[in-house]
Amino acid sequence: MASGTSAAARCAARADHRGVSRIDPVSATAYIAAMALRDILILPDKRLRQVSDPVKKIDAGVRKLVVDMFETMYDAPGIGLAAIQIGTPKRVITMDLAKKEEPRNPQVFINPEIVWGSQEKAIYEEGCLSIPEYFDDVERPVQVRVKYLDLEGKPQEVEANGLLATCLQHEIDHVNGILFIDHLSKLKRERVLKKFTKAAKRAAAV
Ligand code: K1U
Ligand code: ZN
Repeated sequence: MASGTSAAARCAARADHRGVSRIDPVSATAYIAAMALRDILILPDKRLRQVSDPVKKIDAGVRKLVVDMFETMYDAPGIGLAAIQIGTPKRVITMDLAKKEEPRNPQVFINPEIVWGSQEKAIYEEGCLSIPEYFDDVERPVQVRVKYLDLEGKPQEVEANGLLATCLQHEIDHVNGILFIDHLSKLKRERVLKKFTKAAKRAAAV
């Protein structure tokens, strides 16, 4: 953790017993005044194809980015977000897979890396906040092991399956400039791209 940060900022970064970093809901209130809802980049924005840079130091700028990402993700609403989706090319992911009736479960993954993927695959219907209202089936490894840093900069590893595995792979694709439509047939991908390119042109004309 960088020196010169506030006690609230230091307390807000916590890791649970599974090593998954969370925002402490009490001390995180110190951030609320500084929160900012950011615009989500939409297909065909070229920045979505950028490969994001590793985070070298988890400083106040990175913690502010994480807070903005959560605000933007919850507002959308979405279950995951990569920093590049709000135009910041850093290898940072936020996620919350809690069900509506459950308490929030914010998770942060910095410099995430898939170190193992199962041979067994699963199909899951995915969506993307950068490709609104389009959903399609994607086949991916059913289980993955992911290394990452938590908000305190501590190395962590998680073995994920189910929705966590799907969402981690979707978000790690984002940090590498890959979109879920890249896993579809060329015909489907081109159809989606055409539809969103037309919509962007129409929006620019008004
Ligand atoms: O990265 C993103 O664009 C976020 C995306 C994550 C994701 C969804 C499904 C499969 C893999 C990855 C979304 O959050 S799309 C919205 C969504 O799935 C959702 C929104 C509200 C409630 C429940 C789901
Ligand atoms: Zn997405």
